[in-house]
Amino acid sequence: MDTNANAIENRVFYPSEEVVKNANATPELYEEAKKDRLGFWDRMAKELVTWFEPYDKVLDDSNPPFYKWFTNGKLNVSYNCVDRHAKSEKRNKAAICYESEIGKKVVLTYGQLYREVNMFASALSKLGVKKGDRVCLYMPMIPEAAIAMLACTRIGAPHSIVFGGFSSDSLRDRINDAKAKLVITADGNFRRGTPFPLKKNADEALKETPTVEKVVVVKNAGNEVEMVEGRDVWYHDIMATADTYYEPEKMDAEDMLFILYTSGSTGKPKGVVHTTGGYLVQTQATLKYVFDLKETDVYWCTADIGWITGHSYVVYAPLALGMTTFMYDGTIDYPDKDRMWDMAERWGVNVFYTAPTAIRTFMKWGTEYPKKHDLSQIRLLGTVGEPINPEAWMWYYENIGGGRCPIMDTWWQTETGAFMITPLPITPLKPGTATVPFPGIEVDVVDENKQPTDRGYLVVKSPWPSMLRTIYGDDQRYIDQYWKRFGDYYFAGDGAKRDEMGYIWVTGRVDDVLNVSGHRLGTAEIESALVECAEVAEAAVIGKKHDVKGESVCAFVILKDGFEGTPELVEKLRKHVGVKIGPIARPDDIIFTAALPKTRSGKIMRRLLRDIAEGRALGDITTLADPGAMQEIAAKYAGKE
Ligand code: 6R9
Repeated sequence: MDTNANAIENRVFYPSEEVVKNANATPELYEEAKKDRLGFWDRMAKELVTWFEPYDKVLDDSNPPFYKWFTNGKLNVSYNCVDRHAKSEKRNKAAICYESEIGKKVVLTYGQLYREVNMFASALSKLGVKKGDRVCLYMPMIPEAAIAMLACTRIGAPHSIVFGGFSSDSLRDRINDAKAKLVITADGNFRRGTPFPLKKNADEALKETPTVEKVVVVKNAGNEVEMVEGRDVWYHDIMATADTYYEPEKMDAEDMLFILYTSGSTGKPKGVVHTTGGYLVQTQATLKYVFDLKETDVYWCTADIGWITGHSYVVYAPLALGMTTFMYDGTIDYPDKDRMWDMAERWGVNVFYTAPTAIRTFMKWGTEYPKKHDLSQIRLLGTVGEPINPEAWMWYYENIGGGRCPIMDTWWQTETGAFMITPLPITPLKPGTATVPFPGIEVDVVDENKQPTDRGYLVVKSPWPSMLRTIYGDDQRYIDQYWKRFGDYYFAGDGAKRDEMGYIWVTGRVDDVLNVSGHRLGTAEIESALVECAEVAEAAVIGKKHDVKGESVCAFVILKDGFEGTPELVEKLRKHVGVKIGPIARPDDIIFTAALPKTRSGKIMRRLLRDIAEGRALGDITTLADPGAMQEIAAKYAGKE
């Protein structure tokens, strides 16, 4: 076939001497954590966090699965993210660099950010927000979003961020579940050059949210909005009369920091609860040692703040470490397909973190776009969100990393709060695996009976500092969802393999595992095989009910520009999957399509593809990035049958 993916997967990429010499991490970290796991986290907590009052215990595991970390320690997240830097030699260092789609640029130093955060905390407090009140953010990727997050943490009011692309129904449900008292939004933001009416969507949701008393609106896109008398206030108006200092609340390590709803597969959205101390320790420790940030770096994580990656690795960890974090609000191909590389060059980005789905999109567009720009200042790359297929890894490595940058494939979840399985820059890499657990993290691959195996379920064997503490308002669901299956092991919901080097290969959600004639197949494995073919840009595989086999393999395939979905190509793809994984994995159906249904965080919604393949009516598609794509696929499939 076109490429030999097995050869790529088994290839080991050793870190250069230069990388090893300069890395924040050393092999001793693993040894230290192995000898004394809690001692390691104790050291991290002492080195990375400024505590108002010391904790008395690293881990309280007396009431599993309700674990507590750094008990009775007192701290404030905004103090750690701004005050301590603003009062140091970092005062005039860039904290946040920002560019909007239409080219507006902002740089906020730590000194400036300190002032803004204090003022907004003061303004929120004057609007009646107190410690413990929930505040909902429905905002674009603008500096005010980070300021709002930090202002909430200063008061001790947990935030619940709802991704700005979500529908008003999703927003309403999340506001009501959290019983939010105040909502922060913006007039709008630009998407492909046109303003997207955030405030209008929020107004729709706010018709049915009895707990909301006030709405703060940031003027961003300049589009017309309606301000509701007595309820809505402009951000710039309340900032004009705010005090320049607001005393940071002394929060307990186990006080709630935020709620974040996961894109639930079925039922009510799950409000994942994170707390203050452990979260701040593990997000910083992982960013410091995995992404190897240095004082002079510009670091860019492309995630939206509406997702956990945006919380932990755009805002909290980089700012707590006193680094420079870059934010972009806009589409990745506006005005052209080199927008990301253009910004990376202009802002001098050194460390770049994105998702495989974006990398495959860049791949599809071709190498001429990154080639237009000087990316030689990039030192390290990262990926997150789904298993990365070795082809995409290689493309990223060669075309963005210039063959010199290690790629940190970080496995973690909304629930884990921070990286769990990830290489360090000193780790030999293999394309497609997140390699080994971070120091102080204990994971395993087990079978149905909780016995270690080389192919099975991914579990976390012991509590970790940034773990979720519960599902908001539903302790039972927390127990049922994560702790029922394997008792004292946390069940991540992912399947995994372990190779001869002990590296862990996450194969995808277990609910995405197919059972074809009694053989277990990961959707990600088949997709990876398909995208190895030169013609294929992206693929999504689902299991379709089958009378004899139980399930049959059904693949939805996007071709690269210039290729056609001929019957010959169908045969070629089927054959390749057969060769790569085994005849059992050969798709019965291959449907060529121009788009795939994805959540706005870029995850393929296989449930919807299954509905199409099995001839069911399309259910709720409001959380899709592009609902129109569904209609198109459905029509195409109907035409085929
Ligand atoms: C951070 C984030 C979590 C799920 C997770 C897994 C998949 C994330 C991955 C990965 C393989 C990686 N996932 N990173 N799979 N390799 N490096 O994405 O959180 O949105 O909660 O998704 O994403 O299936 O269980 P979240």
